[in-house]
Amino acid sequence: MSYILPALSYSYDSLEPYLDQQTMKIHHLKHHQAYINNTNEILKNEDKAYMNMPINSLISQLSIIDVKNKIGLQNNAGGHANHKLFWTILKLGTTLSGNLKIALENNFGSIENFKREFERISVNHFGSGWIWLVKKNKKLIVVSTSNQNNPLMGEEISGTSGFPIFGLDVWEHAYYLKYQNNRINYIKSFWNVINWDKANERFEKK
Ligand code: MN3
Repeated sequence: MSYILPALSYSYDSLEPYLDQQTMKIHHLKHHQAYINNTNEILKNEDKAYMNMPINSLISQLSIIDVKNKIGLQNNAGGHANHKLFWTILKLGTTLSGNLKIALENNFGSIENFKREFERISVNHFGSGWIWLVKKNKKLIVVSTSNQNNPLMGEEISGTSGFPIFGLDVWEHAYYLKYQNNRINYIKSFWNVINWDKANERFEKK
């Protein structure tokens, strides 16, 4: 069994005007698909067991498994895992509530402080990568990772660890068509399309 592109539960234009249709379409059909194709290709030369693993299990074990092309898997299996999560945490018009809201207020002082911290780390992240809200030792922290690294890969590989509640893709392919060099405008627009219901669900299950 090889990995396949998960269908979106919404149309490419449903996050307009914050995430434009053209970007969403290319991002899903071309970029995400490429990470999947590359992962499948790499795994043809590895132990068959890895191809049947849920993608999050694969990336969680990356630092300890014996594979020939670890960097290739880090980049591409990471790319698949990150985008698979990303699509599910996007939705227009949800409201932050429940235990996640309380936990964010407790950890950051206020929701405004949390957003400011998330934006600060996003803008200061150099080059391609992801910005994450992570649950770690019952606390919430904001971290960034380079390239397609994911906190599930652990400290040794990603420089961080913990359970990602949600992540924001800050590769230029995620925003350049609409926002060009204005990464901050893209990041601020993210607050309009984050699926807080899904985020709260992920927070509560971990
Ligand atoms: Mn991307």
